[in-house]
Amino acid sequence: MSLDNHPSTQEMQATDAAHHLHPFSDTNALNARGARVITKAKGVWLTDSDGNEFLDAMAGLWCVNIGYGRDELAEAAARQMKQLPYYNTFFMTTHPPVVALSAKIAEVTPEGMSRVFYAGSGSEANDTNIRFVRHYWASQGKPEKRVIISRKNAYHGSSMGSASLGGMQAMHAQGGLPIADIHHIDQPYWYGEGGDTDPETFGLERARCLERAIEEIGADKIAAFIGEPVQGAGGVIIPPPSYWPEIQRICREHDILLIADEVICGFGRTGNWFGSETFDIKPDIMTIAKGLTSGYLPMGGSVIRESVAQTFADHGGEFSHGYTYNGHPASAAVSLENIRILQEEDIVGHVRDVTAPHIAKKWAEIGDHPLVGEARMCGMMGAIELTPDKAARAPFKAERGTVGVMCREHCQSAGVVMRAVYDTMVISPPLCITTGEIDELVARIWKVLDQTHAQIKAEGVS
Ligand code: PXG
Repeated sequence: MSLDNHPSTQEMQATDAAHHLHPFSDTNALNARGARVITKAKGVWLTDSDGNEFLDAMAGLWCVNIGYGRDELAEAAARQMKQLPYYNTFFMTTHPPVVALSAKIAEVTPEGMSRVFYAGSGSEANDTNIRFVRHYWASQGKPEKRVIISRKNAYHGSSMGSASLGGMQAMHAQGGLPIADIHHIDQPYWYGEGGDTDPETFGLERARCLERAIEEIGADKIAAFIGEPVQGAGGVIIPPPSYWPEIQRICREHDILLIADEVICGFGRTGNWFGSETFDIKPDIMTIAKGLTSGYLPMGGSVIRESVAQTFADHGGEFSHGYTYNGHPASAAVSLENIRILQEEDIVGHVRDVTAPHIAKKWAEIGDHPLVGEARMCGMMGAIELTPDKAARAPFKAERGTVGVMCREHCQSAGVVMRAVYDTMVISPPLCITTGEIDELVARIWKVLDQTHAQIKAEGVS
């Protein structure tokens, strides 16, 4: 059967509306309009059920790093499924793909990061991290060292634990979050919160929020600090260069474990293999997912520094924690193939040396658009701040997110997928994007910005 042989768009939308509950969606609003049905994809291009093509500047959900349509990954999954579709890694067993992948992850991650605890997603991996760091200290006679410090507007997942780590107010407002002993400090968001302070000073100030929290709570009560090297879902918030070195210093000084959530930043997104390299972070734990398999199959994990993992092994006894799909054989085989492609085609080096500098130049020009307060880019993830007043970096008087949604609607007709984080437009295209495709992307974004600008003028939105 050809995969193109599907029911009509309307039929699929009706069935979807009747039976499918979507994540992060207002069900009635979605169903009134009908979901967009994506049927196939190749490289950076998506096709919907009506044959429209979109340049996917979000790489799915920040994950399809090598791009769509790589048969090698499909074949790796099929081979593994025929050989051994499933076996667990509990109770003293392992299997070839997970053995090979663990060694490969140790090879590509920064020096000293050597052991992997697998999960099915980034959320699960961050839940593992909560239990891991608390048990790490408890098993060394410090059970009261259990608070985890995170940031407001961070995103670490949607499970009870990981959403508690995250700093999204809308998420905390539903379902009784956060869980106990998670503390949130201010984020290093210079554009939105820096006022007249220069970025460098602001970065130091925001890092020192961690020091203040430690003084208040007590280092003897704090297990870990967690942060995304660049906040993704929060709006591609690139911290000033002063921020991470200071966070690192404070964590070291107070014997607090540092968790770098690399779920978006990992596997080339920032122009190095990991965001920790871009920002010179030496984490104790790295959360990975998304680009680990380029999204072809689900998989996540916690990569743990050798010394931390060994201390845990020496003191912790049995870790009473695990998921049925830890190190799933098919996901592991796909991940290995994904990493082989990233390495052999030097995709990360190509981003660093060719496409990231190219898009950075084009992006700086977007910063001159009258609707744009700032256009920032780190490797292959970027943001455009929409504003009615460039000089003041002012928000719109209209309800937050109104103009972002308008802009996203224009994206749809221009054939480009960008995500709106309130009035901040973000991109994270597949890392295989060519310089020609970047030019096409930027041309479409200019058109979208012009249309949005014209619409807000016509409708008197300020
Ligand atoms: N950490 C980070 C930094 C993430 O960005 C997760 C953890 C959770 O991973 P899983 O695999 O459990 O989803 C994420 C996920 C968005 C969006 O709209 C972002 C994510 C997920 C869904 C939507 O920007 N990031």
